[in-house]
Amino acid sequence: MNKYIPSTSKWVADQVELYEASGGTEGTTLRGLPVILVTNTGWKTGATRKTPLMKVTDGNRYILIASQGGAPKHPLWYHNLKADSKVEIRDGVNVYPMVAKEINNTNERSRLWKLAVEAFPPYQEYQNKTERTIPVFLAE
Ligand code: F42
Repeated sequence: MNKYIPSTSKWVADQVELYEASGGTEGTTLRGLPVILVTNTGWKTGATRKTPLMKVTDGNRYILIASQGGAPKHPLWYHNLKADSKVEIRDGVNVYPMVAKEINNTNERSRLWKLAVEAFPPYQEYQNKTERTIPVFLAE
């Protein structure tokens, strides 16, 4: 695997470290709700990147929401996943190799978005405060 470069955001890097060092038994929540870890490749650096996201599922698939708290721009990991869809998803103690595709079909996107807001209601506030349409990925 390529060199791992931690997030420049300290609270994010700290959560990744705790999550992985504990084998997926600690650091697995945000605001009391479950978090997954997505390992992906940086499209410019080729480095290994690790991104904690809220856990949202559709059966045995994972829904990834590029909300970044409703910021005006997509998070950088959005571009990484568009360039290379291969990811590894850690959900607690379980790790799965998966492929993450952005869902642009309107009906399918709104179905998945609804599941996301049910799992983590703040996603709707994030969408309300930004002009961009928050991207939705499905990993399977
Ligand atoms: N973010 C979400 O968007 N959705 C969530 O559901 C979510 C949940 C969540 C739960 C816990 C937690 O700790 C964090 C959570 N976050 C969530 C925040 C998420 O983990 C990311 O930190 C956030 O979305 C911002 O993503 P980012 O990729 O912009 O990360 C920044 C802070 C970062 O780490 N940047 C690095 C840097 O050096 O600036 C990496 C940059 C990178 O990927 N570089 C690419 C490369 O090639 O290596 C090039 C990218 C380019 O286009 O330039």
